[in-house]
Amino acid sequence: MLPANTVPNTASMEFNWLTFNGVSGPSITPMIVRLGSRVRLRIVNLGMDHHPIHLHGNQFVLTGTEGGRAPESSWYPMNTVLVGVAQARVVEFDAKFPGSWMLHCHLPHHMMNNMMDLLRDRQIETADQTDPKALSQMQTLVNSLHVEHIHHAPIAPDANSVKGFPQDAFMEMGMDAAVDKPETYGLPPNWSAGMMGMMTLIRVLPDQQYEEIMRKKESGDAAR
Ligand SMILES: [Cu+2]
Repeated sequence: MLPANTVPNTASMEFNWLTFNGVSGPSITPMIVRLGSRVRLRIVNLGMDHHPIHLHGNQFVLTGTEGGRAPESSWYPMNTVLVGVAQARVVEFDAKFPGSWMLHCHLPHHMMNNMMDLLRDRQIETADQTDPKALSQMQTLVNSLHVEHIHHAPIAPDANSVKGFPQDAFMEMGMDAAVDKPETYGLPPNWSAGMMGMMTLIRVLPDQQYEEIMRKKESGDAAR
């Protein structure tokens, strides 16, 4: 947190990087799901922090814990499941909605480094280079962090010409090529700039796209 602030800047670059399966986004391999299938996620917390794991675009039910399968009578819809230290949580959902949906920890502190600003409509889309929307989001962020500035502090029109701007707000650097794999095939250019930290994607794909990625996995083809 910045000095004299009580709210973490969830878009800032932060020292700690939290992981799924030992790696941070965008290196975490997206999960590929065929549209219409039933999905089961087993999330095990072997770390030292609790993590409320949140899935976009879908509701799931909690079907099990580290103690085993839960009776169906106990299932109820949710989209965030708290996975405490040493706990396991099994959730299931019907993949009815096509899209590349984010799966991430929802603790503000743990959302650091994930560059949420760049996401639109809760799906990964093209993360433009410092576009007007991103600038206005940064302005909102600045306003929220400096409560004495209740007016809308303007950002100079040439701010983007300042070397390193806007550090501590969002990152413009995608790493698509570095994390290229069959499971990332078809994501929009620079998708990786919006996928940092403890987050990944569940990609619910229609038959043709699903099978294309499966073919690439089997053949060992380059993703692009
Ligand atoms: Cu967390």
